[in-house]
Amino acid sequence: MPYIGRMQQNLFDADGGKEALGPGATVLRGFARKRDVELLAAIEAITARAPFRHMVTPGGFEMSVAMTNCGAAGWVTDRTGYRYQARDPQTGAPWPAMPPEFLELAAEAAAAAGFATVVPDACLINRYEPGAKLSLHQDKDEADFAHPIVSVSLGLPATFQFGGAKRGDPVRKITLEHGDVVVWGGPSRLFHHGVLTLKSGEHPLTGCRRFNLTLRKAL
Ligand code: MD3
Ligand code: FE
Repeated sequence: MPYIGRMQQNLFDADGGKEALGPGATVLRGFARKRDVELLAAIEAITARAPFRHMVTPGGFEMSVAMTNCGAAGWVTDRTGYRYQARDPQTGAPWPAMPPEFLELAAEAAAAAGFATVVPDACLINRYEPGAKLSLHQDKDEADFAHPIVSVSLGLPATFQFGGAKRGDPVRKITLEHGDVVVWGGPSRLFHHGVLTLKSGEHPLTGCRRFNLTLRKAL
């Protein structure tokens, strides 16, 4: 049988199923697709008050991925380091509130992946344009690694790299497409990961962009 690709296979079935990626890491294919329009509208409302910006790493490099946050705490980086903070450094205002749609999606995804309900208090919103990438890293600025992170991909597809506990561990590549949700808990919670340079393309809802939400319990 010829390979026709996931998009075509699941044209009439938005929920493309569940795949185990690693210990405690589950991909829920297409899980957020039926809510794509409302999720993108929520991102739009957040970024009207907390615009996307290219933050600077402690090493002095400007990140190619543009970022903003919503929730009680937001992830930031500058020359002094990485941290979560209650206010947007650019405006001095608290980050926009976490939309109820984000909380609902996080709860449903965590349950579908077999985790107890997560109540995220931080959502980092990443925007990739062609050429943007995220180097291999660990997410370890949160207070308690027992809570899983829920990630939601919207717009153009990206190649995601997923390694192991050590930086030099072998890396697997998977494509994350519009509507895919991944729940990262258990040992995978501290695994290295990154996103390869975004390729140009056109998505009907986001144009030449990819968005990624990471719902976290940071505090
Ligand atoms: C694996 N974002 O914001 S989402 C990040 O597509 C981040 O923008 C990527 O890595 C993106 O920190 C990847 C998938 C992801 C998110 C959190 C993880 C994978 C993870 C935490 C632990 C292990
Ligand atoms: Fe990460």
